[in-house]
Amino acid sequence: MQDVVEKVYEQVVARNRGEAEFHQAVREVLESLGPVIGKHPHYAEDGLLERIVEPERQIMFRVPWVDDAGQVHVNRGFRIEFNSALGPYKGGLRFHPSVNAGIIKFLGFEQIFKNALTGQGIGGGKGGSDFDPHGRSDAEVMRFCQSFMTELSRHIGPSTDVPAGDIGVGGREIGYLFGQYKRLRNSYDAGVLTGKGLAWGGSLVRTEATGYGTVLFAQSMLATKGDSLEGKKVAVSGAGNVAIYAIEKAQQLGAKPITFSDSSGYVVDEAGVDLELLKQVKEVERGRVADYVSRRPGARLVTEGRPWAVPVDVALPCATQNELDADSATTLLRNGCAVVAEGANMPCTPEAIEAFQAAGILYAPGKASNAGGVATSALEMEQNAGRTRWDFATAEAKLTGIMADIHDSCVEAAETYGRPGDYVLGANAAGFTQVADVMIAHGIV
Ligand code: NDP
Ligand code: 2IT
Repeated sequence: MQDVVEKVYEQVVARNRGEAEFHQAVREVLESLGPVIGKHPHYAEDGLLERIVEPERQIMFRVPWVDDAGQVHVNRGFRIEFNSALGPYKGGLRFHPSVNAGIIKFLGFEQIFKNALTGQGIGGGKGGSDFDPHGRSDAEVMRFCQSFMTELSRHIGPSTDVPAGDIGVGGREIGYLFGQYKRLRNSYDAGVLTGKGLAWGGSLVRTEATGYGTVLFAQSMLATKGDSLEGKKVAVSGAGNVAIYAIEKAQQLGAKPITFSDSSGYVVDEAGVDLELLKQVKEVERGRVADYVSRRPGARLVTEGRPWAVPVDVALPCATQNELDADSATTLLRNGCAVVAEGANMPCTPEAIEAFQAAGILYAPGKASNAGGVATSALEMEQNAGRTRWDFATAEAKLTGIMADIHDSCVEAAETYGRPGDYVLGANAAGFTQVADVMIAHGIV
């Protein structure tokens, strides 16, 4: 790392002790900025780097709620409003027991550059809670969401901060959150949350957008080599929103996804994933991956490790951070994997990324390849503001165009800064320069 960015990194570590994921995300961006600042030294002036790594506002709050047996629980809620240079803070809410300030900060930081890449005029933020929705009844989830929104509603608004879903937060949770927001504010601000139901302001394609976008990005990378996804074997991790729609788009483009996973293990289905069955088990029944295997002859469940041991051409990590390490990367490479596109946020460890880049394969960082979700959230905000609704084909065509533009901006920035084919440098440099130029225009704020 260059001296000027090294100093900023050391300050981040000293100020945000124990927040390993946040340090990891900041390090990756700052490492990419060496060549950018080498060419344009003004980006290191006026404390710009010091400002960009410090959230504009961090909110932490108590979330008390009562379970079905009458027992009181106290969770912790977070909203990190990281950067509003380009527009209202925008980013998901994650409900998972592992959530803490460092995780929400890493996600919020990534979101700044991802959102810039979409070109949709949205700032970066993230929130969530250490609440675990698994095994909770609808009524418990509703009471939790109502308590969470009772505090969050003070801080958000269609022009201020616009949350959406992430791990553990899907259509059901967004419904309960929106209902409580509307009741507290006495105002039907459809644009305050995205990922809404289609009957009350949601956008077609938002559900599919992250997974679809990730696969479209992989297809664009392959196209630079005169290749495509047609006939490729694909390993997917996760079995949630992103994984399911990555599998759907991969199948539409002629590829053959053969794995998916959840926290109980991974499934290998060499005949190709039965998507209707997977949706039934995960979206309708909220079941475990074992429920798929019990109804699908030929599929097997592996309860140890991750799907990266399975020989494939393409890997799409779509579950969570640091789920693909150096050993997994070595195994994938040994088995001939030539494309990795991140559907999740920061799923590959720095050592895994290094291995992919050293091997010269196509590797896309999540802030570029999973940006289709938040981009389509911005399209939902646009429809809400215009009190209009687009059909599926219109929304999907816009998503496809945005993903192609993100891909091309990454390629162009990687070339500009002397590392053609380096999508990490490309994404970080292209995202950063857009935010930085506007921060400079806005003065020292
Ligand atoms: P979901 O909650 O719908 O699904 C998450 C999936 O990942 C589940 O199968 C879950 O299994 C698994 N998972 C989560 N945490 C772990 C863990 N610690 N270990 C093993 N498996 C785990 O979330 P999404 O699909 O929405 O999100 C997946 C990833 O994509 C996240 O990194 C998220 O930040 C990112 N992302 C999501 C976007 C969106 O629009 N939803 C947009 C861009 C990125 P289990 O149920 O057993 O926990
Ligand atoms: O990580 C992400 O980009 C998301 N969870 C989606 C955020 C959004 O506002 O749609």
